[in-house]
Amino acid sequence: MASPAAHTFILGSEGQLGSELRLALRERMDPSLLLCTDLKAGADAGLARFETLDILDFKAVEDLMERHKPRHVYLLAAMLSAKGEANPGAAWKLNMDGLISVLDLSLRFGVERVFWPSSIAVFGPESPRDPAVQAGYMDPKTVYGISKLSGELWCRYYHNVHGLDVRSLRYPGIISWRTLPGGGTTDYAVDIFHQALARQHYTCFLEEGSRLPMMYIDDAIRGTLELMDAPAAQIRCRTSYNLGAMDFSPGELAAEIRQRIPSFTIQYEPDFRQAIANQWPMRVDDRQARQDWGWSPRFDLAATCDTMLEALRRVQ
Ligand code: AKB
Repeated sequence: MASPAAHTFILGSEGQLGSELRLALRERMDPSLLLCTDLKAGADAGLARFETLDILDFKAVEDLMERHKPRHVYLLAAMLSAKGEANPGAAWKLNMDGLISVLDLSLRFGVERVFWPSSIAVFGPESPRDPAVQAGYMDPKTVYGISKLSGELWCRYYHNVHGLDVRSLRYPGIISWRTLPGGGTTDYAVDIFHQALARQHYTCFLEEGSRLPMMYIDDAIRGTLELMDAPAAQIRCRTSYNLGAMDFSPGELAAEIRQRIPSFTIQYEPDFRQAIANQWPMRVDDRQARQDWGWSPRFDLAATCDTMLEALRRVQ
């Protein structure tokens, strides 16, 4: 028997966010109606319907949309900040062309809601850093940040001009254990847990005091679903919402880990990613998300450390 048409797509399902979003969506819907796609299948791809898809292959994306006519689309395929600086042209193409194709096709095939992730990378050295305000001066200097800020404006354009219900969050650094993040500046805050358990030592590519906004993955996924569930009238921001949870420096994270693994040591060898971190905010002001659709984080630094170490001990 042919599979039913899928009404929810995750495009870019095998990365840090997609692999967790897939699990959360499976809990809320008939899993046969969820279709996951990525360049290649990850370890957990079998947990949902999966198709190989290059988001830059317009014809293939068009064909998939035409066959399924999904109601909800989560577009998560992207190149992050550090990798983007090494591959500026490819980062721009993936992050921009991928978005515009999906926005166009969503309009054409009547998608009801689109989710697209933005990032704290939209802020730059002259933007307010403590905290980053929802709407203020933004001067991203990385290709990733420029693509995210441009993408936010395209999302608002498609909403204002075409009525497409596209929603977005500016994620801070996301901390998760199921998959490793790929190519970001905040990745140290994931890697450190793996190394703390494997070697009781970590060499950090950011300075000890480099404070950045961060969030545990469960909060990020819950925030995403709450945003997508909210009635359209409550979504007053059509670029992207600041989303906050906690902020810390590598030194503070190391101290928290040392409380749980007393033999843990850390050394600091900042590389090119330090220059990226220096341009990003230390904290974000997320009052608009709280007011408009009730955002409230649940994980602080202590809860994040407990959960990460417990989960990684279980799977290692
Ligand atoms: C990165 O570090 O590039 C990402 C982000 C903050 O968007 N984690």
